[in-house]
Amino acid sequence: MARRKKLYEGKAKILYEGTEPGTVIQYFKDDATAFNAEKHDVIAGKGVLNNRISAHLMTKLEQLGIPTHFIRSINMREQLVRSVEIIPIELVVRNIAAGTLCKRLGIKEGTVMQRPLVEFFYKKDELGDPLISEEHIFAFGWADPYELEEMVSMAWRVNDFLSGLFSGIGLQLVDFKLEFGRIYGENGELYIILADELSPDNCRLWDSKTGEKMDKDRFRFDLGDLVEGYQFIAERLGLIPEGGIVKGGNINEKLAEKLDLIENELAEKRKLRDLNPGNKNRKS
Ligand code: AIR
Ligand code: ASP
Repeated sequence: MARRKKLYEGKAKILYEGTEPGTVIQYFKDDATAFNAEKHDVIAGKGVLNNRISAHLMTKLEQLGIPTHFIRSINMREQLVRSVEIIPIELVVRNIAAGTLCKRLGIKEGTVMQRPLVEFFYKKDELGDPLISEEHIFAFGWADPYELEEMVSMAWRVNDFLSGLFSGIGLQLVDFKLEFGRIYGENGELYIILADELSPDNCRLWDSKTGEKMDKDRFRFDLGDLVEGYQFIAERLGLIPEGGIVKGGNINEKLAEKLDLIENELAEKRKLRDLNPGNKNRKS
């Protein structure tokens, strides 16, 4: 295979130059980090599962009309995505209090809030991604009011859809983090689309019956085997047969390939689709 140009390496993913203009390849690593990379481990199978789960959820969101960067799965660890200009804001939606919200405000974990909460964090590893307000975003020009409104309204739609989807398979969506990117049309018009990944690395999912945590908190707080939790989620989503495609780091490649083909069939219809002039996300 020809050597590809590495564009960026993050904590959990690597970006390579894409195969077509305006695209990049997103490679999912097995690295797990927490607390701004203070804790680090390599967990066999994590990347494969996140690639599968993220491809599936992004495809579902596209079907609802929420624009995402996902184009198609390439293999077990890679997906082709649109190249975007990342907006340096992490948008977190919370339905139930957990994590840093509890720590910051002294709230008991599991507290159901009167209404879901949206929080913004400045995407800056060196600073540990600090909490910011809308005012900071506008004052420093990280996004303009139009862009932020788009992001927040997409986040609510994502929350409604994913909460329902997970509740139907016995999982509670506690919170999640989204990242967005800008793309530009032929005439310079701006579109905001969902980027990064949607996986148990960036959401909290609790078993509705037992309350067991199935997401990255297993790794953060040593609650149990991480891959077992991720595999449980993938099984419930119907992405892998019971027993899983990942066992002790060994991967059933044939099976995984077949599953990718199905996903790609869905993605094919919108493969590198034109920036539709009727697109609602258009800024005139
Ligand atoms: N998140 C935030 N920064 C990185 C990640 N992955 C996600 C967490 C959690 C939500 O955002 O995985 O689902 C809220 O995180 P926290 O740590 O602020 O409570
Ligand atoms: N992934 C981030 C980190 O390394 C934050 C987290 O998920 O806890 O530190």
